Amino acid sequence: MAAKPTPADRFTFGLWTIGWTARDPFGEATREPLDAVEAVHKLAELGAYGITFHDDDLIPFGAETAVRDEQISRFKKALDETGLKVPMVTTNLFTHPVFKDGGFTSNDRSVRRFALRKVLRNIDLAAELGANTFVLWGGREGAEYDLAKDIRAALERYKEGMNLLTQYVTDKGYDIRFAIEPKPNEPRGDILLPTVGHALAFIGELDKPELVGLNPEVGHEQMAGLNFAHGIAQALWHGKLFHIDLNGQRGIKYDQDLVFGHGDLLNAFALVDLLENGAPGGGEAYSGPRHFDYKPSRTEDYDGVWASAAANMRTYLLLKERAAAFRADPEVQEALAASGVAELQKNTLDAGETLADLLADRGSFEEYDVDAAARRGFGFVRLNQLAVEHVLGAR
Ligand code: 3MF
Ligand code: MG
Ligand code: MG
Repeated sequence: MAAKPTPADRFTFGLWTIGWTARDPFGEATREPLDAVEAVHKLAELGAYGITFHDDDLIPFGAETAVRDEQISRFKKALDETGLKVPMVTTNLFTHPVFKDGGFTSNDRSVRRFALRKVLRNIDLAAELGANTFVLWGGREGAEYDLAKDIRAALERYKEGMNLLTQYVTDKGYDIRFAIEPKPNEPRGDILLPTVGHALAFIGELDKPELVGLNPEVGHEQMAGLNFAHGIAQALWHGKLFHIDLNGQRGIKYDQDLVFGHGDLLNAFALVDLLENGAPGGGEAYSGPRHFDYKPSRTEDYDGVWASAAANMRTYLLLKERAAAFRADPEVQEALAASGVAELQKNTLDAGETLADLLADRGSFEEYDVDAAARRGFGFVRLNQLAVEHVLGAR
């Protein structure tokens, strides 16, 4: 049985997740709004480490300064009372109608300037609360109609916006890095920087790429039919996994935001194993917050909301336990060796061996027994079955 979550597990939740009142495109809210102070207390009781938010989750859009200050001070008081942290902050550039064609990439230049101001103001708040990561999900940065958006110009404006943000934190001396959150579609028909790969390539074009990384979300990659654990492995390989959004998704459809593990459970197992045990010499490969970006289903009342919040953490901890058991199982170790998993870590050429040496090595080509090598079975199915049995608790 998994241990109860504690702050040492670094579980964090978006205020907008447990606070979602469950309004969807076809129906009204099914829950009353949740006060941010109550959210902080409840998450702390459940054993979370922190809470994250969009500016508008905490402070209503366009609120007077006095209202804004009062709301921030109530929130800070709750943080002090509970010890809950705010490791990440983000900006809402998608709900208000002014952002209907995007924030940083709206065709309307005045909207772009307004969006930048909204983000800059929120970066000051992030710094005040001690957040080190600032997430940017550009849900409205996109289009429905191919001829309505000059995509190359939009990417230039996205880049201009990102360069201004990295300049700002540098000038201010803030210890803040940015994490771009890719998503293929919804709410726009097509969103810019739709996948981990697109975002990585974009980051390489920026003025201060070292200050910009990724916040990949399980469901977003899976909406594009992609393998999330692979995407995370590549993000880690580039040194760009700055943050992560954990949830569940069942296939290529609308963004479901289910509880972590309630979608592709085996891929969630591989993901937890990667995060917890995947460092080159073994051990934790990612040390940032384990952030849940899910939606408590519309069918749930507040008891169900808190049960679902606890479910995210419990599923993660159970998978972590299962991954440890998988790694410790001698039969798994033997199966991994038979499958050549560790052999892939060996360089293809020997140390000091040159291209000329390779070309002169008859054993690697002229005298290579291609048929014998082709007959090799890799045993991947056996290995996967062992993983399934560990996930099922059968081993
Ligand atoms: C939408 C999302 C967003 C982002 C959030 C980030 C509203 O599908 O995942 O949640 O995660 O804006 O910071
Ligand atoms: Mg999402
Ligand atoms: Mg998200």
